[in-house]
Amino acid sequence: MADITLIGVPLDCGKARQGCLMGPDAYRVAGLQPALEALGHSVTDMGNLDPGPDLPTGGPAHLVQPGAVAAWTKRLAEVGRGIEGMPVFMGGDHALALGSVAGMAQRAQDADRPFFLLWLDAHSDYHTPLTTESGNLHGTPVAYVTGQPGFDGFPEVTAPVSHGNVCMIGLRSVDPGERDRLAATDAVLHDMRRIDETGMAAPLRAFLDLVAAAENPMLHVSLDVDFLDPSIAPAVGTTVPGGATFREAHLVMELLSESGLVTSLDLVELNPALDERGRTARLMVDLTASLMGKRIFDRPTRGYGYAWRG
Ligand code: 4U7
Ligand code: MN
Ligand code: MN
Ligand code: MN
Repeated sequence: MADITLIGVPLDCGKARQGCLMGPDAYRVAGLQPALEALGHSVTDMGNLDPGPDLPTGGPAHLVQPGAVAAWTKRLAEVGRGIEGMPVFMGGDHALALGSVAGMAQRAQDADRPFFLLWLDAHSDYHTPLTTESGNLHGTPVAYVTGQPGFDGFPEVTAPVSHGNVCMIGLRSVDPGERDRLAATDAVLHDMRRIDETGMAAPLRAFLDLVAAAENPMLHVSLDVDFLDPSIAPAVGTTVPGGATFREAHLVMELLSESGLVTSLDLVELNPALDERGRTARLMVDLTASLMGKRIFDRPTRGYGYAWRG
């Protein structure tokens, strides 16, 4: 059973449209803590973090609140690095991943463990302040944590994530300015076209094999609400049609759970102001429960390649 720390991150500065600051409380109202406790985990809610004053930053003038994002990045990286057990970062928009991932990668480096990143998102979030057209820094975390230049005034990335240790699933909105730079790396990229052909299981298992082959790995999962199809998850500002279905998303979580490899999690981009009677928040809670072991039947497992012997 895991020792889980829920970290409230009411960060809403990664884009112009407001609402994600209500995310942490929406997860609390939807019962995230009791759902995880019912599975036998020990869960502590450390409340909501405060980033403190903005940091002085540079970069193009159209960047949205870079000083606030930089302050959050510093705070989250410190908290993530220091946390024991499994942190769940309850966002907040995806700009929180600059700090959560940097912090967890630093914790891995401190412990001499290899670090892997699974990005579940419609978007690749591989812009830098120099390539983003929108100026929205929630579109930049993967570039930041892999050590790309252009983040003037942001904390130095002292434990950059290797592209070869990054896997993205769910892609269906990648800007030209991100695509070419990303395609030149050895990140593992699965767009929805590929998922249509293979389903979720095969590509995810291939990545989990890579993770499992490393010695004592850490795996951070960053789950953007827009990974999901808007028909099941309307509460997000950046909906893109053609996302993961209810069962595809649960299957991803179940395979991750069976792998036993996940060491930290982001829940990001939930905008409760756009939700319908709380159903997106509840779905995110259910998916987190699946990731943490919720099952219909207990199946005998052999790693994540379980065999049904019902
Ligand atoms: B999210 C976008 F232009 N690429 O840069 C941009 F399409 O965290 C979207 O994945 C970024 O939701 C989406 O603004 C960021 C856009
Ligand atoms: Mn995202
Ligand atoms: Mn997204
Ligand atoms: Mn978004």
